[in-house]
Amino acid sequence: MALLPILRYPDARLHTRARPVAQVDQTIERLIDDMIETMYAAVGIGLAATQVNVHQRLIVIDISDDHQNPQVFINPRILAREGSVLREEGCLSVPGIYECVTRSETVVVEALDRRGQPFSLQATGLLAVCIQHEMDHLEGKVFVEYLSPLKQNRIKTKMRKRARETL
Ligand code: GNR
Ligand code: NI
Repeated sequence: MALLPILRYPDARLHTRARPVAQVDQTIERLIDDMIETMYAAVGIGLAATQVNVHQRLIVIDISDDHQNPQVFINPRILAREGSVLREEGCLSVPGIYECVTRSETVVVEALDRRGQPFSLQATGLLAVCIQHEMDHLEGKVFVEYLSPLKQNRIKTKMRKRARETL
């Protein structure tokens, strides 16, 4: 297994739209394991392939406290949404920034699991928020893009300054 570098906002590659995974093979399985390891090491509850510069429709999520329940979604699709919630979000690609975003409260998602088998689930609460956040990454969208242009610019400036300082 390997730790993968996570792209940092503002990086144009975070705005790439991911393509469907054509085949769930060994290469994808290895990527899944590396993404799960990377997510745990970065202390995140989710990671989209986009964030590790792989532009395929694959996300991993683990909202458990003990890293015992990694969930894999390949080619995820939202079949239904209901309700709306405002919640503070963070992102491993925008470290140190926490802002409130409105999301659907409940989503029904269909995807393939790590063996390539289709499944669907209804999610609510943090899992629902996380699924939507990760699926946005696959569309090339970072959560800060829901904020005002003024806030986005402030965050960009802050992130560029920090990148300069940590070179
Ligand atoms: O670790 C993460 N925490 C989080 C908190 C609230 C809403 C969404 C998230 S996802 C984020 C990890 C990440 O950046 N995934 O893309
Ligand atoms: Ni994110």
